[in-house]
Amino acid sequence: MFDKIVIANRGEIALRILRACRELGVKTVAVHSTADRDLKHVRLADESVCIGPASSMESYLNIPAIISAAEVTDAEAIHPGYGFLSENADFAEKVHQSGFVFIGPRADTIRMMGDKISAKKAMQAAGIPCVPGNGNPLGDDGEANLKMAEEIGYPVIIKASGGGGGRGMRTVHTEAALLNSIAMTKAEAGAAFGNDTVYMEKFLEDPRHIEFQVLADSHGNAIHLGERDCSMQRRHQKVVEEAPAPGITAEQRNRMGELCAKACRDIGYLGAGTFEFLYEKGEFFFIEMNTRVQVEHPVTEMITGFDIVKEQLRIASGERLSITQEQVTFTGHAIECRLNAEDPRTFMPCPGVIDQFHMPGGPGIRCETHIYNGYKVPPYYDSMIGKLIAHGETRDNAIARMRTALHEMVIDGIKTNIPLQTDIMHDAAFCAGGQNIHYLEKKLGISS
Ligand code: MV4
Repeated sequence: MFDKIVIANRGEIALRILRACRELGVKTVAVHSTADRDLKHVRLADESVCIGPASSMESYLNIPAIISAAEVTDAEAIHPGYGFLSENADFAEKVHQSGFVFIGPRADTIRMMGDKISAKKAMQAAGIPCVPGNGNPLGDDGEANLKMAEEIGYPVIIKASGGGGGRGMRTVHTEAALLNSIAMTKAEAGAAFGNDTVYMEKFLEDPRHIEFQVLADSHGNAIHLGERDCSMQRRHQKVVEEAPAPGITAEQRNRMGELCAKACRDIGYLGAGTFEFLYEKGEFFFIEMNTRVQVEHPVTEMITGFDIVKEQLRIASGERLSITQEQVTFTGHAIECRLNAEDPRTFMPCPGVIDQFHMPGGPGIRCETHIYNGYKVPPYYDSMIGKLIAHGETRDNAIARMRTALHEMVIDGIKTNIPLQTDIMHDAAFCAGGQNIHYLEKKLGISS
């Protein structure tokens, strides 16, 4: 195991990584911006290094500053968390070239998954079911593109290969709109990603978003930890996640999970990863792979009793997976509510000082947050200030525990989305389970 690592992130995930390090006896270096000197994990870390001003571009995205921090503190590895540099292949490569371990997949794997066409090609080759559409770059031949759309059947979606997470895509409902839509998506993709390559898929109108968690070591072993349902989202930001996904059978879970684990072995995947699928009419269709630990990893941890962040550290240090697929079990149901510093109606970010914070507790409740009494939420970063996770014997029990915990929690001084989360936990359709990706926006009255 490593002697010391750099935590190249902030907020709740930096604290989560620090806690995993403590358990494993790994020393920690917190790197932070000038705006983040008072972060909880900065105070708890063995060492801290200020890497730049508040602006992410000059701090959490500043590759030379982060690598320099690893050098001056004599750390062995760098954990990127999620967001920021976590899926930046150039960063992973530079970390490696500088003599440090990047806690994540190899740089070429990150690059492959970052390009949505090469990701889809790799998954097709590995036998993962993908959305209809050949996944080839669209050429300039209008007739050929019209023919392709005709074969797939409208509606279709044009996606930028350099996009992902909802950026760079356009749906097309009619033949008349196709060629102009392709041209528009190409132009936008070129400007946004410096890559105007686009491809065509069948547009699935009412899918759920279901993703599978995998772990793969450097000895050729790979396992899955089942799936999560992340369909409760607004503008591509997840709001509530849960595991298992309502209505998914053990047979579906084992079949899809095994396919994902096999794909990991095929491509030589390393570390924690997520296969994202759209699920419609009983079928799974691959859309993207995330090569990082995800915000919603705790719901999987709660139903499996397994620590994903500790396993990331073990894998990166060259150890074998600490469990086999046969040892993975699923117990009960877990739900995560993301806690954002925002107006619950307008969704405007709401930074400021937290005057009072009372953390909820009780059976099955886990609160992942870096906030404390007197902490000032800075305006420079994502508005997520934590996550509340409820585990129960059944989905109904998890919802009941989440309602109790939301009621019990006090965050005074700033506006939060606790009222929205409370509303969702009492929403009849949410409580029934299995709503699609459009449900929350429709409920909120957004015509997206
Ligand atoms: C789609 C789709 C429907 N059909 N692809 C959005 C984010 C990116 N990961 C892919 N996305 C979608 N791809 C096909 N062929 C609908 C979406 C989509 C979506 C997917 C997951 C979660 C939320 C979403 C919200 C809007 C659209």
